[in-house]
Amino acid sequence: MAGKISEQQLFEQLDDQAIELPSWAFGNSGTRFRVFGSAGVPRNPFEKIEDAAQVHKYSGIAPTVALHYPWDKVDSFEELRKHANGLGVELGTINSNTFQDEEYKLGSLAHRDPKVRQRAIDHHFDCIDVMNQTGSSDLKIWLADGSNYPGQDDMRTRQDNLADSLEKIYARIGSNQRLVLEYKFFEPAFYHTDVPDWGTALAQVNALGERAVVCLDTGHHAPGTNIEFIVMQLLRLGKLGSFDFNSRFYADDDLIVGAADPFQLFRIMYEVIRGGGYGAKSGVAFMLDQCHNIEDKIPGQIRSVINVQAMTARALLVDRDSLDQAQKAGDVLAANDLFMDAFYTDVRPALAKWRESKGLSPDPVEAFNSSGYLNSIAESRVGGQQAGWGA
Ligand code: PSV
Ligand code: MN
Repeated sequence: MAGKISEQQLFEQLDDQAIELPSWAFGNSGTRFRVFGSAGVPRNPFEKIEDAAQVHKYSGIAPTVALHYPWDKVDSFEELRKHANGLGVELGTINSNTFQDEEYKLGSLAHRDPKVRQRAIDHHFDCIDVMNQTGSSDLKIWLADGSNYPGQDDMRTRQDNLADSLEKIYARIGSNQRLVLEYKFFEPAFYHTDVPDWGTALAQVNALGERAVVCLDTGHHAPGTNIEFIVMQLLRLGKLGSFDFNSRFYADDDLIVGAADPFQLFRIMYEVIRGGGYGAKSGVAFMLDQCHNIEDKIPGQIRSVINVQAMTARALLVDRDSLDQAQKAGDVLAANDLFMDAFYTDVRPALAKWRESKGLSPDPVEAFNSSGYLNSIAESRVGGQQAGWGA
């Protein structure tokens, strides 16, 4: 429990925040209608890391980069790791990919054909080999598995297949590594998805063991879902492993986190803090999972981490002692007022001060924009194939 905290205490708490960036946010992306390219987009994972390092350089809170495999396949992960370290960042979560091969048309780890399942399991073994070279501790699994039509496949058998496949992957991860299972209620499968919700993800990871946890992607819920309730419950059960942060208006929009509903982000961060999920030692990893289809990608990522930091700061300002008293007294309006008071606090001046105390610019987006980096990559990254969602 904590009362209203001082600026000094707020700053100390903010020092404990780290947000992981997705390598794929720096490549071209779009919709099934059009992918708009832009000058200077990375042509390989090394250049993606260079761009990610810019986000950390100006924000001070994004020290790691998640990779997607095989999109980020390189000849030497040792080299990629050195490259990252030289730029002041580290390699983080390895995201597996069983959603783009012909063989996975009807699924991967839950497929009815044992040969396809084995192929998908082997892919995860490859991911674990990569983790051992990159020093990554989390293997994140999101599956496109599911069906489009009622009766198309047997949901129960697929669930059993999935459990069996996950068990084999779990048996392979190291004692300092985790298996993180991400759920999504639909898409690309439109009728049923094999890991549609937190309940299914939880049941599957519970069957595996302690080092299997759940990833909550904020874009993967039906409209109106009380996401902070799920955060509370997974933390309560010790099974919240990580976040994929982004914003949605309609479906899995992958927009800038905090852009669509900053209040929801505040409520989520409040439950994170309340439930012991905040800080380096908590075991909860905070990642972005976003695409920047029409805006500049690097400032888009800087804006994103700042949005998370801002709603974290507001959530840290909730006077929890007074809130607890109001709740116990059944004072509905006072409790709600205390909560909203923190949400309505403008933390921008405090965050600017926090940045200055770290030798950073008070306005990271402006500092980045005036650094000339975008022009320099537009001029130097000529030729080759720009990275896109999928490579
Ligand atoms: C699926 O929609 C997802 O959220 C998973 O995390 C994938 O790995 C990622 O998007 C790809 O962008
Ligand atoms: Mn995700």
